[in-house]
Amino acid sequence: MRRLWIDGNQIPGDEKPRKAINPASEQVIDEVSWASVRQANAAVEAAKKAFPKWRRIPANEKAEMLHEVARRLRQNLEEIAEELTLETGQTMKKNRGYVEWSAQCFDYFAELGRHYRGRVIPSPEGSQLSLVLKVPLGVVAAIIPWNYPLLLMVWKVAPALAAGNTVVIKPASYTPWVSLGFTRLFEHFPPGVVNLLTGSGARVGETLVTHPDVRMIAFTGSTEVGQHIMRQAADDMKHIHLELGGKDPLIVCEDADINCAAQAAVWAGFLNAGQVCTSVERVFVDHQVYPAFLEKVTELTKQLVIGPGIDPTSQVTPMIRPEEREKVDLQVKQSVDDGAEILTGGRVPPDKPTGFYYEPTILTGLAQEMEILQEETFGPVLPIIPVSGFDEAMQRANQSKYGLGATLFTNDARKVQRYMEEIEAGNVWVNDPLIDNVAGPFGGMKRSGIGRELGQEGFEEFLDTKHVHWEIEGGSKPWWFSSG
Ligand code: TAP
Repeated sequence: MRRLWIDGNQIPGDEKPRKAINPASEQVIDEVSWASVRQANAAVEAAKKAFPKWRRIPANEKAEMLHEVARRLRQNLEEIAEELTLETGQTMKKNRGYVEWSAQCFDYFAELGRHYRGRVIPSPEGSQLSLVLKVPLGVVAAIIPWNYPLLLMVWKVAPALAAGNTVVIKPASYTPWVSLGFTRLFEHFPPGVVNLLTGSGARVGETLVTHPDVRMIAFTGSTEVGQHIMRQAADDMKHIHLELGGKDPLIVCEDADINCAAQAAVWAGFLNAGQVCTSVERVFVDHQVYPAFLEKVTELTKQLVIGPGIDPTSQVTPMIRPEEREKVDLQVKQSVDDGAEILTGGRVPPDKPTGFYYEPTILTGLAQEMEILQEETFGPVLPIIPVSGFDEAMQRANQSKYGLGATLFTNDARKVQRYMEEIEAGNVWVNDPLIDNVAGPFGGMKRSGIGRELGQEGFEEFLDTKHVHWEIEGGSKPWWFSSG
């Protein structure tokens, strides 16, 4: 049984152990320790105690420890990828890539931490030095969702540590086993710098969010929980960083390569069974190419291989839990009741009674007010909507409370120019959805979140700013009160 990691020690949880489930086979992988509120408080206490020493460790030594995490990720790549596949259901191929990408992220922030401490600006006084000093915040709570338990942990923990903070990590309840295994990446850090505990979001998560000694909450998850966290963080004016839900549009213009756009839509809609925050969930297609696009997308979708992530031929893997699948199915059924048409999918695959699979689904005949075009689906469903042209596509793409990602397929630079300026999304792709870059920011607008992960921006989130005015020559100033 995997245990909690608090103050450099592996300890059993106070609460009854939980079972870790493989979504492809529905089998129990193992039991895992489950933390109590008392243990959440103990983890914060350990992180608080470790902070003064950790912040003073020279940047080059911190960088070495972060590079060591990258080395451990690469050394254990195959094993970690396999564990991710077991508990998240995703393909081995993608998971190998995520482990390598996570290693790159630690390498990147190791170096950024060594090279950045603020700036010096000219002072209005000749004898003074003006420093913009960047300092760590203190204890950071990193709260992680189940869809990318490694990557989304790394996006928070690597910059937080590089900036000189200590962390308490709270993984999602659907992926506790693989997450507790990440302890092996951090065993070379001083005790208390990294703490990792599984437990209930409503109890352990909430304890971290409301703890007065936690100075920042770095959260990825649903908009609903993000809003709740934001309200709770207000009392102590904690720093918050929220990566939330999305309803990403993909726009296909009449001048685009239709086959390529169809392949991209299928990829970005059904990767990880649509359980990606930046999954394409609305496709707006120029009416001139709509019939050809629809035919191609449907043909490609019908050819997809549904199966477990451990099988190298699988393309569409299971959803995480039957409850999540049920929510998606209800949304699809509701849209059909409201007049939508299913071109393919819309059901549990008849040949897959075991495992939480859902057929990749293409929907048409949709009205703007339908829930399926308004609320996040987080499953393998691709609604396709014809539009009169680029203007309507842009207008409807922005008609959403979310603003996480968006993709445009076109060969017209004028359309790209307008789109990149006016689309309401933090991640803006042209002719290639879902590409990321550790060195550039990732995040959302509107109800998709606040703040950015990755890149220089993602590092700054974990730093506070001081403006230091340092009079070097000394002596009284003519504008002070003239006494004495
Ligand atoms: P949530 O239910 O919001 O859970 C996310 C994390 O928050 C989990 O660790 C959860 O713990 C914890 N939590 C729940 N209630 C809490 C509370 N009151 N206080 C503190 N923590 C609490 O999301 P999810 O179902 O795991 O993930 C799916 C959602 O995440 C989708 O909406 C998706 O769009 C979004 N997401 C966004 C992104 C980006 S980058 N924007 C990336 C991935 C996913 P438990 O698991 O124990 O409940």
